Amino acid sequence: RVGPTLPVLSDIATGAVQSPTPTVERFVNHFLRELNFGQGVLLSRSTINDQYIALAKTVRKYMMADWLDTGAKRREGGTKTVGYLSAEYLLGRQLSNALLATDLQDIAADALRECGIDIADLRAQEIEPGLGNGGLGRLAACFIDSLATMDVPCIGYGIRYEYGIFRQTFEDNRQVEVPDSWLSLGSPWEFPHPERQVRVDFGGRTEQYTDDEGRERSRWIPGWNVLGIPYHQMVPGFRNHTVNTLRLWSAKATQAFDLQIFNSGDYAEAVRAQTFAENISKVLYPEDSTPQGKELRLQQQYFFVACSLHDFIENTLPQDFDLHHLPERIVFQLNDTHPVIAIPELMRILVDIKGFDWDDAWDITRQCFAYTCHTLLPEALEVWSVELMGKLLPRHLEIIYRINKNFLEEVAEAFAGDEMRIRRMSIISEHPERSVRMAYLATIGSSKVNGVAELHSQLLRDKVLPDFSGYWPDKFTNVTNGVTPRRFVFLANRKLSDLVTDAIGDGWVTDLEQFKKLEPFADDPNFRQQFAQVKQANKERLYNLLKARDGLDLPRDAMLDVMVKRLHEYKRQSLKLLHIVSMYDGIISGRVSTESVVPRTFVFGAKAAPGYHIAKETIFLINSVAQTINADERVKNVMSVAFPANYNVTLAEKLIPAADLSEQISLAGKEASGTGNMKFALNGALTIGTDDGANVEIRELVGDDNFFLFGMDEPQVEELRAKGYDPESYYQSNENLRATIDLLASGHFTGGDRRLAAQFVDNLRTQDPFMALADYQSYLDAQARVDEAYRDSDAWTRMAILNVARTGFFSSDRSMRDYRERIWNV
Ligand code: GPU
Repeated sequence: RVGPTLPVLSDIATGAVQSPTPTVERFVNHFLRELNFGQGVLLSRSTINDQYIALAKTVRKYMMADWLDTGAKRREGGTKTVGYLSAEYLLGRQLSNALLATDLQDIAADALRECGIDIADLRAQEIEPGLGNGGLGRLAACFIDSLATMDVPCIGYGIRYEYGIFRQTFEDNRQVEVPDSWLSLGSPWEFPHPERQVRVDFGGRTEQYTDDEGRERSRWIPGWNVLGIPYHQMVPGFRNHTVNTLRLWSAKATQAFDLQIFNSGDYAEAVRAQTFAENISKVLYPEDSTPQGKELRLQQQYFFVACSLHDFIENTLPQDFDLHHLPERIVFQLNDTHPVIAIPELMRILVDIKGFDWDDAWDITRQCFAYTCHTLLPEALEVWSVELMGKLLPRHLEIIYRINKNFLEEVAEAFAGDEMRIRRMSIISEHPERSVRMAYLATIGSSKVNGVAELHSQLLRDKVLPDFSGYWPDKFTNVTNGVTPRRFVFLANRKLSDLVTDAIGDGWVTDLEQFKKLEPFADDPNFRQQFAQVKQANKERLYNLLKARDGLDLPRDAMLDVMVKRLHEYKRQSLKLLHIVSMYDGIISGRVSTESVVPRTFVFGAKAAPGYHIAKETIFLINSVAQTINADERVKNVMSVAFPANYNVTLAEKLIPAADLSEQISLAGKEASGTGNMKFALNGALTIGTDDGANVEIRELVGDDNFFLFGMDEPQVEELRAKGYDPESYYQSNENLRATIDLLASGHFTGGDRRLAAQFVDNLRTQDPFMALADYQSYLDAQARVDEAYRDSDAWTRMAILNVARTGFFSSDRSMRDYRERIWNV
């Protein structure tokens, strides 16, 4: 099936792939060849899209030899691989990243100029693959970038959604979701391999039988199946000739799609059956941190996990590999609970298919998995009803029951039949319906469990999984998140990169702790001036983009205050909105003069899950406030609010380098880590933030003087909650807060219609589940300190430089080192 066995080198055609030193001339040649013989068009007749595709295919050719070599090296080396299992990869645009990794940026730009093309137009043509919701998906993308750059063997496994995260538009200030057809203009970065299809079974029933050796066994008689087609993408390391693989699975109907209900023999029904199968990889679920227990979602999870395990065991390991040694060759990292069904799936493969004893299989399985938890919100912990699991994956449910039974016997023995504890620790919960707690299954079936920032890992141990961390203290560890400096500094902030490289050399790109060497430059007035100029240039670039993209006219010289992340109550965009309305109210009521305020531009970027009602109301109100404020002559030149639609990775790359102030204002104890916070600090924005997630570590590193802390800490939140939280009391006792909320409620921002703000206001006054009102005064006080600091622009710049210099820790390369040392042993 795989072709003749040849020595590796003769596998590769000489000259054709392993290109000699790239030159502009050769690049032009390759590009035109792709255009003429790939796209089938003449340069003079080609569209921008033709040119973009031809360019992408040219660049990928330059990575091809390295990709083949890396694959061959991995197969020969017999080393341990990281199988990163993630339902989401929020990759961002690929072209710029590939040009950067291969160091072809200048050559490509020159070559295209010779063809009369501006490469910027082609970069802009790419639709980013939005195969993720937010932080979790972007983290996976950063991690695979770092692993390639560090030459760690890794296969990223996931789903090739036909539609990624929706495109957000606004109509009458309300969010409207448009399908994201990212594949519609072609997808030059992926390599489909239909011949490597994998069959995945679903449904049916199990059957008990006695095997040849007289052992009682169970077998799965599935009800229907689909095919998984792998699509491969290159994951290039930064200029190190390593190219790893991202393998995304697409669902296809089997030829004889034997689902009984569809088996009516009529053609229209047969086509419907196809659609049914192919639905599995059709669309990314747009809920971030609040999974819905939808059947299709469980199908997606099992689908990609079954394909991936099969792929690794049957196609990646050498033939006849003794699976007793599996843990020496693979560690599957579970990116949250989404792929946790992999644990019973590996048990099924070992026990049912390979004939292993249960105990041997269990011993192997636990060594092969490690689990990362990304939340503390109880509503974000996935559970699947036993009924659904039994219907879709009856054999897996049996396996889960047996895992649970064995585990609870162990607990009963260790704790002398402590009934309450046994019930608490059971994988199966009984209320509100019998269901499978996936985080428990993950914890029991993994060798390590980690949180994503120090505070989060601590709370995970103490609050979410206390029984488990007490039972297995060594299983629990922390790996603080990180972000890739290639995309989020080098690519996104070319001007800062050049300035930094002039000062300290370019070693920082793969060793971000070298940013420390910038510290003395904070006291160099000349460097400060250049740093400030970079920031200003990034702002100009952003404002030009927002003008062209959204028709927004923003002043050039105001402080740029940015809050970009998914719209979620716990993240508290509402608190940011209260600050804006308070500032506005202060001015229009005459309490504050326009001369005395520090001019600010507020930018939001946020998508709300389509079914998340209060989040969508918040978007509506932010847009309404923006519209009113931007049109009000009384605050002209001192306040503007921008909410560009469709915040995504591409926009982040423009917004973050331009920001002065980074808003990280979640209620303490709710944001597991945050990664936007790291991107901003690394690009020289100062943070106003709570003691939450990785903010805690950012503040520790940059120092209290270079960070605007406000709000309750996690113990204080707990204390207030225990005492009984009453948001109305804050409304009653704080005059400014009352005026602000009253103004919001008055209809001032909603064309006089009070009803349109009522839900938002009532929610704050009566529920306020994330205590925005309790932190309001502290937040406004911190904002006043921000204003004060910003008035001294040179001192501000000094603080910004120190933020850059001291946050090199947050490189995802460091995260990957931590995973290697604490979790993977690769
Ligand atoms: N996160 Br659970 C998501 O983006 N989606 C999820 O479904 C869950 C968590 C985020 C956390 O909210 C954020 O704090 C963290 O930085 C990020 O995962 C990566 O760990």
